[in-house]
Amino acid sequence: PAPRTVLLTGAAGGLGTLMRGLLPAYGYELRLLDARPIEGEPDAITADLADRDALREAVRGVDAIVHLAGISLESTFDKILKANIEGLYNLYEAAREEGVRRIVFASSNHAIGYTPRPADGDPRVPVDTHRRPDTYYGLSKSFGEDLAQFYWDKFGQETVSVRIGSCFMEPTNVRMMSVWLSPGDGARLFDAAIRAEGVGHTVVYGSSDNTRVWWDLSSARALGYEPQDDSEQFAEKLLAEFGELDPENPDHTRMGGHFVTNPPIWPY
Ligand code: NAI
Ligand code: 15L
Repeated sequence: PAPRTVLLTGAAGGLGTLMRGLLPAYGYELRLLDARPIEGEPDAITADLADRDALREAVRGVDAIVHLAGISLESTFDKILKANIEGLYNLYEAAREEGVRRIVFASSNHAIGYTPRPADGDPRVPVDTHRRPDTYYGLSKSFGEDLAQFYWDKFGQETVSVRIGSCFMEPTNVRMMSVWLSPGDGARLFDAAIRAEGVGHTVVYGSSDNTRVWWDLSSARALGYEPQDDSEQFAEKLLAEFGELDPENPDHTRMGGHFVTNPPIWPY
């Protein structure tokens, strides 16, 4: 039977809020979880990824998990260890114990952030490129992809690791035109990642069909993802404001952009 009930972790966050709005149209019944309470969602589970009992209860009976919870920016190694590394392990253990077969893991482009930005005409970066995290945050996502592979090889636990670019309403700088994932395409991609059969552990890039895309989207398309959006609609405005990417500027020469040089810090 097609998956119906989905646990959405990190449901209070930016992406979680967008997906809470969009995924029900694909026929899913969402169970929500976050460390923070969610306004207007009295049934949401308020639990930290450190709470193994709460996770076990939260995953019980769902068909799939879309795992967005965690620290989404740079922080200290100790905080990242707790939320993104131990927290991820706790979630996978809960899923394994409760027999939830499919996890969609919100990895990040920052797992490969030190990779040089492809120049015009260079081939698109494949998913099997050597990982080069640009932050402790990116390092935790790199670990997450390894953990997902291990749980597939060892326990047959399936994951689609989505190396998300920038999923926001609009791109706000020139780099984001290459890595933008429109919210609508984000929902299409998560839906494909939940539904596709026989994924084992599959790594995909999460971006729209951007004219300036840096990444090879073929593994995402193989899941059935058909992106509909292109950031080029914002090019005129953004280029007038910022100009083209500067090959001398270290913020522009690596795919991770300013995470390489001056990452935004998680505020809590
Ligand atoms: P966000 O910071 O807005 O949301 C993350 C949510 O996780 C927050 O609501 C927070 O309360 C919750 N959380 C943090 N630690 C937790 C813990 N220990 N236990 C339970 N909940 C916890 O981040 P955003 O932008 O919504 O991103 C969601 C996920 O997608 C993150 O894993 C992020 O790394 C990943 N991602 C997002 C991108 C984007 O463009 N928004 C790009 C690449 C990756
Ligand atoms: C990420 O991994 C962050 O979670 C998100 O807030 C954005 O900064 C995104 O990468 C990006 O690269 O733009």
